[in-house]
Amino acid sequence: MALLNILHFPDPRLRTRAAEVTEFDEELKILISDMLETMYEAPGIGLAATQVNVHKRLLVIDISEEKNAPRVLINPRILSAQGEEEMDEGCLSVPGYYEPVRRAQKVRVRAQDENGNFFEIRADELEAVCIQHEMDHLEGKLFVDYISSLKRDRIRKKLERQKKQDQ
Ligand code: K1U
Ligand code: ZN
Repeated sequence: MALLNILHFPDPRLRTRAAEVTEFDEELKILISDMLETMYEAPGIGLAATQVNVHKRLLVIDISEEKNAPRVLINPRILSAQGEEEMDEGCLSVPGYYEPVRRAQKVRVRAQDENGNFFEIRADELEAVCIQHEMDHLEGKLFVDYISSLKRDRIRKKLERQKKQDQ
């Protein structure tokens, strides 16, 4: 198992659109295991492959208190969405910032598991928000794209300054 490096906004690699997963091999299983370890260590409730500079359509989430209910979604597709709700969102790629984002309240998603088998889930509230947030990453989209350009620019400048100080 290995901890992976998480890219930070405004790294342009976060804007890459991920490609479909076609090989369900040992390499993919190692990546999933490393992503789960990285998410738990961060700590976070989700992680998309894009955030660790792997441009494949793969995400992991675990919204449980006990951190014992991981879900792995490969090539996820939203089949239907219902309602709307606004929730404060954070992002491991935008550390230290939380902003309200409006998203669908319930989603039905079809995805593949680590062996390539298709399955469907229904998610609501935080799980639904987290899945939509991680699926945005696979499109190269970040939650800061939903806020004003003024706020986004402020966050960008602060994170750029912080990166320079850390170097
Ligand atoms: O995509 C990511 O960077 C993960 C992100 C997911 C997310 C959080 C909140 C709303 C939507 C999506 C995070 O996990 S940020 C960290 C966080 O929210 C958290 C960390 C520890 C305990 C509980 C929450
Ligand atoms: Zn994120």
